[in-house]
Amino acid sequence: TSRFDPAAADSRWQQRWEAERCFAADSASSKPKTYVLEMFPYPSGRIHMGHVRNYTMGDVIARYRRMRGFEVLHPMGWDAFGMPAENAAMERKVHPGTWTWSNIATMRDQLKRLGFALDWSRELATCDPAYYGHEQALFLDMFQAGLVYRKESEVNWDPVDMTVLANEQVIDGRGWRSGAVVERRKLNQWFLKITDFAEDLLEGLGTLDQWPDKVRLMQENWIGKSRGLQFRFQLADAGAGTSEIEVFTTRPDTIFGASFVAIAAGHPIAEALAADDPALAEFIAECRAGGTSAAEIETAEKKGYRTALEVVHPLDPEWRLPVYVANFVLMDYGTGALFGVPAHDQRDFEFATRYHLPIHRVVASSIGEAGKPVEGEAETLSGVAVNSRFLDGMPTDQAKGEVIRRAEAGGWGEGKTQYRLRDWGVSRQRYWGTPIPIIHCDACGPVPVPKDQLPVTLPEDVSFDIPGNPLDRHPTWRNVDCPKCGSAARRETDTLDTFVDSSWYFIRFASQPSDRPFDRAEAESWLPVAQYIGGVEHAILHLLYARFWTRALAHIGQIGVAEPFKGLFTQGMVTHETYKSLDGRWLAPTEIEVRDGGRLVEAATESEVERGRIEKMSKSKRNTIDPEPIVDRYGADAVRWFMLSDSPPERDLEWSESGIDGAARFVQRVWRLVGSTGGDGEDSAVRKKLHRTIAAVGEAVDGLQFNKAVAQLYELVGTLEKAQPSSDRSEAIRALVQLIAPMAPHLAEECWSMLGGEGLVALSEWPTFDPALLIDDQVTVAVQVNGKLRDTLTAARGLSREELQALALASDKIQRQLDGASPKKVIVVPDRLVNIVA
Ligand code: ANZ
Ligand code: ZN
Repeated sequence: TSRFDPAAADSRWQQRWEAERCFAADSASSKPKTYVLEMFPYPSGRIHMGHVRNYTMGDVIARYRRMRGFEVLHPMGWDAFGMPAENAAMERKVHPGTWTWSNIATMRDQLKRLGFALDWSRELATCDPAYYGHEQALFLDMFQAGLVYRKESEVNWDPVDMTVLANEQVIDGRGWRSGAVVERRKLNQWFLKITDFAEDLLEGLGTLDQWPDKVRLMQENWIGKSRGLQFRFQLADAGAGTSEIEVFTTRPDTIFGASFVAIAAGHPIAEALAADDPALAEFIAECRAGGTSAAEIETAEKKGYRTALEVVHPLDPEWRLPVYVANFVLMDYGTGALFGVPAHDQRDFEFATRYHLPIHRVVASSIGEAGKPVEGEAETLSGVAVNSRFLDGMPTDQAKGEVIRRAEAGGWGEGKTQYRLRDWGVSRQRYWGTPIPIIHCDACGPVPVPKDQLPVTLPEDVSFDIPGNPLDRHPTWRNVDCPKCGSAARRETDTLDTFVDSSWYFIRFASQPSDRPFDRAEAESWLPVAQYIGGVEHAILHLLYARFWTRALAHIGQIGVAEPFKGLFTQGMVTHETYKSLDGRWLAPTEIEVRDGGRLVEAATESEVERGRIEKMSKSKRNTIDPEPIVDRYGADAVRWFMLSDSPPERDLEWSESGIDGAARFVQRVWRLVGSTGGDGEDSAVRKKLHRTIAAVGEAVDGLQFNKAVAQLYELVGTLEKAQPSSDRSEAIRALVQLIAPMAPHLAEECWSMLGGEGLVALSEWPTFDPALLIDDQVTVAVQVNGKLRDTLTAARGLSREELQALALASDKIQRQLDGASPKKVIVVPDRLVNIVA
């Protein structure tokens, strides 16, 4: 037929792949194995363009590697627990499970229509007890190994989602999902000891040479290793039940610049003092209203409360410093107390300015600058110590070492390595999550649920009529007998952070026995994931948690994998223009029509529309394009092809009508070419072009440069369209079909069968190239007169000096330059350059 018809072809090939189980990964295979994974989606309702782009990239790699002879694991599943399901339950009175499973059904169909080469037999959903029951078992194993603990702690409380958030989930002081300003609360929480692995997580980054530098740097900063000094200030008069305050500093070199000591609002000394100081108690309460993340504290106004306490400077018994309770001191960092050096720390500078505390310079670029005042803002760079007695003139690093040495010798402090990383608080006061498998008994404390009673499943009969956690108010689910002593006890009603679910799903994909989380040998045969692809928004959260979880499993002897993701690629977003009505409403692209002269109007009202910026597709800006009608209209291959075309994969891709039209035209061009094979005789130019394209496409896909692969294929098609019939051309068309198979798999299958190819092109062997044909036999030679470029020649490679010189002198342009004069001297660099000195 004259046109490729995706409406008929797409589903036919999809059924065939499924019937033949083409993409099922065989763990017992003797081929080399490779694991290609895209971050699994949250089943929010429908697939969006970001998913399509992400999964198309992964699919190209998976299909390509299969054709290169690998046994490929390329699975898909659902990150199915989380808040939106509960919101839907509250808004629409539908059970979170019903909502989630129906979304999964829709999105699964949508993914299947895109023809991804996925092993659907390994599909999993984290909200399935068959998944989360194993997670509970792993949690208990970690509990037994001391990697899980419960502690009362100050937490970030999201007042809208009514739950605790990890520090990683508070962005600019707001909940990452709700956007609500986060408050501080003291609650009993479950924690995972990620800090035990801080050094290892940091060192591991050094081995991840197939990760983007920026992601490694973000993790490094998040872990935040610093070397410092922990030491004790003696109180001038004992009080508040203590005689000393212990502080941590990364700048012991600035010790002579101290003007105050500050402790956190949650510090035991602050609490003791507040017992008989109502004003302080009030100040502490005020500090609680505000997030606990470092970023939040950095931006908040620096406030303090001056206590009656004073401490003695450790290096000068005559020197007294006032003690404040301050809102910018974190309780769970260092010792929850610090000494402030206003001249060299911005927070301290702001604090000192507000409370009129002295600002002493103790670091300068040279000794001569010792007298220069510090004004406007703190000077945080290193330099040499000044106004610092025995430290004067020492470079900052040396001065740090000297103070640590004196502290250790004097017995008042110790050198210490500190990490900014905090333990991972995993308790969530939500229903739609993995129940924490613990039972609270008054006599025995927290008792693990016996493993033969797992999974602890969520009760179905819950209501969302009032905010809060329905597990807390369930009439029966909470009430159980203590597994240890048999007396009446209560189930833990917190559920696990959904990031726990995504910390090991890639292991479960690799191996899924029903009676345990995974089989070690089988999982290890696939891991680490060779290529992981997802959004950079997970640079810290998910990727750090998964790295930790893998280490924790290794620590308890369950797996021997150092890093879960060997290669990481973070793809750009899909963007689109935005539109706004004159009264400020965002309009969807489908509501817009173009009038004469490119004027935009709102279709319904004919009123004028303002063209806004090109932005990431989002519901809030209403600039999304639903992939489904696009697939209906153009077919899966055109959509896939466009997703790979216009931009490098790490950059944003702007969705455009002309782009998808172009992709659809390309599909038909390939189809017409395939209908035009035949002829005999050779065509060495076509042959050469083919071999170069095979090499270049392979290199581009290996390097995840999909747009380059696409450009190469456009060129090859152009060449073949112009070429005369020949056996070389027919052979090239056949190879072309294989080269496009990873990107446009339905078209490729259809063409392959038309050409009488054996079996499925998806399972065929990637074409090979002859390296000899890659060598250029034409070279470009620059011709200069007196050092100035005057002409360039195309010549056969390997000509002799004499031949090149003759060619250069035969050029009209050169003859005109010489204007009758004969050259004094000619310098020839073979294959590159002829320089004529006249
Ligand atoms: C004196 C000093 C002088 C400091 C100076 C900094 C600059 P990093 O480097 O991020 O690890 N600090 C200590 N405990 C704290 C807490 N619980 N909450 C908030 N800040 C705390 O931060 C270490 C520095 O942060 C420490 O070094 C301390 O201030 C402060 F020119 O001590 B520094
Ligand atoms: Zn008990």
